[in-house]
Amino acid sequence: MTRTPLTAAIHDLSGFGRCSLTIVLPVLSAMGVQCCPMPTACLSTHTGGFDGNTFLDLTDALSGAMDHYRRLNLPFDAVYTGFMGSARQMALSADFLRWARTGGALSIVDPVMGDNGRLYRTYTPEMCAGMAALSAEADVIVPNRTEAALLLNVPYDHLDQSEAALRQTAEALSLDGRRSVVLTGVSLTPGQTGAACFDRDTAAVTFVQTDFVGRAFHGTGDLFASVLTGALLQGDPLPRAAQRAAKFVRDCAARTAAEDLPPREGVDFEPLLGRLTGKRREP
Ligand code: PXL
Repeated sequence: MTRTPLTAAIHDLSGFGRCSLTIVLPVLSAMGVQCCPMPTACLSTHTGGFDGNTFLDLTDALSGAMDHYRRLNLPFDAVYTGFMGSARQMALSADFLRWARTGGALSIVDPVMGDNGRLYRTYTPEMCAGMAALSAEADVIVPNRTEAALLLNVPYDHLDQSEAALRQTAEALSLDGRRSVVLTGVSLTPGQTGAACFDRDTAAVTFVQTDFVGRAFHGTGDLFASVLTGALLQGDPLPRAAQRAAKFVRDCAARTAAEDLPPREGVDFEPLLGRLTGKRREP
């Protein structure tokens, strides 16, 4: 029998609004991956669309958990990081990635910093620099176009959506081909959305596109990166993993749009989780 893969998930825990660990945990479990949550902060809701959310920074607890797991020498197959509560957490996570890599773990960094050309309100320039340094340690990064502009240090408006420009952006983010890139929020034609993928194993850029359901919902980036992580751990090559992630997000968004739910409550993915179960890992 194949061993169940084990992933460290370094993200915040936001109680209401479907993002981060409230997505990562159920998705990875459904995909047959054991998830070890390492919360960066505890919030009542995410910071996009709800006023007055609580925010408990967990940097010290995170540092203690990392020390504990290193002492236990836990055999992580992957480390998957997302929203961070402080710049120090990014440095700690970079150290943790380096340690896990010595045991063969794959590192997936979702450089969560902003969307639609704007930073999330808890992010500072120091944190953006820390996120770029953490991303430099990753095997795979999953930025949206706002985060890509921040990582490349170019204005958001300068990121062109032509196929040639997107190809160039994905390649530029790969650090000379050392890391794979899945650039999300990419639309090659009106009415479509998806990703541009640079696969460091083949040095090829491929595109995945699905129809855009007409409305954007909170947490779709977290849902996409979680399915991508699960698929990579099931043995899928990067383009196939991105294809599965795009399809699942599209189906969940279509359902949510049909229900006319408020965008800040995230995508109604729970009823569709069963679609992620059942695939066996490659031998
Ligand atoms: O989905 C990204 C995200 C994650 N975690 C928190 C957030 C956001 C985006 O607003 O606020 C707490």
